[in-house]
Amino acid sequence: MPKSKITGKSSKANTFLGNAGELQQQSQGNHPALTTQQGIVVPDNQNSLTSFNHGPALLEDFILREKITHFDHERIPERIVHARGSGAHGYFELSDSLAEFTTAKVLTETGKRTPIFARLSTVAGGAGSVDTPRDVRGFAIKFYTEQGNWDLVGNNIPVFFIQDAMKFPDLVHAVKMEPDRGFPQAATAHDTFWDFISLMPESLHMIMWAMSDRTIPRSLRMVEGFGVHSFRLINAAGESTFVKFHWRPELGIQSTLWDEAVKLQAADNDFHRRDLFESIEAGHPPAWELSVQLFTQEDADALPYDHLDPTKIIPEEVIPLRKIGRFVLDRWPDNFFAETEQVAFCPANVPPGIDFSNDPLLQGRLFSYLDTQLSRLGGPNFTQIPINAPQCPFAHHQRDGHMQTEVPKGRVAYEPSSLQPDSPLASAERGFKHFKGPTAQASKGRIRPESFADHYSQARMFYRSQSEVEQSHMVSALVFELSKVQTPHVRSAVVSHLLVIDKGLAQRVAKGLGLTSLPAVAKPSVNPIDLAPSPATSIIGRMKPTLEGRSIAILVDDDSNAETIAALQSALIAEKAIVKIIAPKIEGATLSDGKHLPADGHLAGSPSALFDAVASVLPLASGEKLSKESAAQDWFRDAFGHLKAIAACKGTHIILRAAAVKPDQGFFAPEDVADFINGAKGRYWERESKVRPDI
Ligand code: HDD
Repeated sequence: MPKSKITGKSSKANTFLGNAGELQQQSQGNHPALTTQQGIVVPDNQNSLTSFNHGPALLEDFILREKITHFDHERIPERIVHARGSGAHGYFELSDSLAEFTTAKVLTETGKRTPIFARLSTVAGGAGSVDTPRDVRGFAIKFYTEQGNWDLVGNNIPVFFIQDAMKFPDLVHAVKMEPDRGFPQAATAHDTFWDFISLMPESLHMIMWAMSDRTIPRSLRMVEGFGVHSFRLINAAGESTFVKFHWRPELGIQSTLWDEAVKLQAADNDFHRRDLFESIEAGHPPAWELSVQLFTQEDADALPYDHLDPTKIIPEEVIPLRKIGRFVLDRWPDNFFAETEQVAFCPANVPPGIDFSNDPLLQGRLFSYLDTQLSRLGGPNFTQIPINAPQCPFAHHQRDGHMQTEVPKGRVAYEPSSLQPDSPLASAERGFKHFKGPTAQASKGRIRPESFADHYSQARMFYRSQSEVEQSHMVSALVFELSKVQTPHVRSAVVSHLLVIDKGLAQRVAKGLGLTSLPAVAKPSVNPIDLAPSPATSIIGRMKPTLEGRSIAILVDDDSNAETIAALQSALIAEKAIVKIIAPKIEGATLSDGKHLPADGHLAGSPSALFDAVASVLPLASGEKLSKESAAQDWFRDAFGHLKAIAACKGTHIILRAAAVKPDQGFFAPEDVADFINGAKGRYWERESKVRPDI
């Protein structure tokens, strides 16, 4: 041991290993050696190399430099839109062959499972934003088909804000945080968004959907998906049929209430991601039915709107959905960054047998996605990243570039070539066949078709197809959003468009904003028509009366009745519900039978917004004690305000009284398990007017 020149004592500096020494002693396992990226074994991962005790760090410490440098470059540019997303692996299984319409094997070979990766996202917020703002949800699916990757890059709303890709950067600049102040994040309730909307009436149909409860979903497992555009299916004879893709959650579509969504945001920023992760990990993989609407050019010509206009739907009451298969998301990624962050979708990825329509928004998208991947993933070799690589044989002459990780062999990187007989060649027979199209277009110009001019009829159809409760939710969403707009003329301009959609809607919104008089009615370039309502666009009418995949909380405390709790637990689990035990303390409670029941969450940190219905089994003493706590009062006040079923014992009624909650038909005794289960399968919409009388 070296001696100090000054003291003559042994210097600790050279022998002290810090945490490294302690960790080495603790680690008895058979771990592989930690190395640098170059494969050099790391001797100490806790202390940088310094010149002596307390000396400066040395530049020669290549281990420290490599570690910090890599860390400094750990983030890649986030997606300009859809930055926050959650993804999962799974499979698609076809049940009904479309061989008559397409050569794409993924749509013709029934019973075959095609691996998929899906990513569900919000649109406006950054990657670190929250899961439950009012926002459209992206729903992109990559099918690793045996004929190459097929990306279906859709949303949970079947229409879009704009008709032409030329407007996309303007739309996104208006949606995102305002550039000078840097807020709001993940929200559309601000001036630039509504200014843009008030000047782009083509967005009004999408606005109706965005202001409905579709944009505050209960779970990513309970959202629908739409390919939005018309695509083409091409059969062996080269004939084309238009197709629109729809996917529907087997658990049923379900949304939250606005107040609930706001409270969820406070309770759990990762509410949707955690919910998807936990359900997959628990062995309850979510599944969706994939359906198509198929139609010919003649069918399209007979419609009173243009199907190539992405702000229009073809109601399923007009062209029915044909169910062709289902897909399941059953495996959470091993690594979030490598898979969910690096996955690169592109609507231009289609196998032979699927082709594009002339929807001008789709045409622009065909360019944008590949272009964005080049900067987001650092260069043209991103298809080598495992999540993006096709899972079928592939061979091409693309070479070099940033991050080439393969080592292509041979002299030949071109085609045709006589030098290497096995080098890949194009195949007219197996290759992608572009639909030839009817006839060549005679002229060109920056023209918006006349048939795209009606911006109001389908917005009106959507509003009038909603139930009374849903219409009220749209009114309050519009009032909330526009109340955040600070420029008065923007608020009035939006109301002037609402007057064209539906006078009653406009009047209610104007009243909510406190406008003293109605603005002049906007002047549409084409007068709207009254289309038949489409009940399929409503959520409430289509909610499934089920507890499957829903989360039910049971509030317990010391001395709670063990028998009642056990009966509730087993009956709820038999209904495939997720049961969470909540207690005042996270350690749980000792029940009436003397046994300890651990808790999944503690009361103050697990607000009732996290659950679909709540039950509470408390002894009187505990009801008395908790009735003085605001967290307990809020728990029941919110469950009541969010229209949920509540099973409440006598002890709980003490808290209800303190919270000024008056029990109604949505209340049950916890011993009446069957009644509670039936009641918990829906929400108490009739309560709405009591808790929010203004809307
Ligand atoms: Fe887009 C991402 C869906 C119009 C340009 N889009 C993106 C994602 C979804 C959609 C789900 C996220 C994919 C993922 O999880 O990685 N986008 C849509 C839908 C649209 C739409 C349903 C209309 C029907 N998009 C659209 C237009 C353009 C873009 C008109 C540009 C002209 N979209 C992009 C993009 C993104 C993107 C900038 C950002 C990140 C990425 O592509 O990979 O290229």
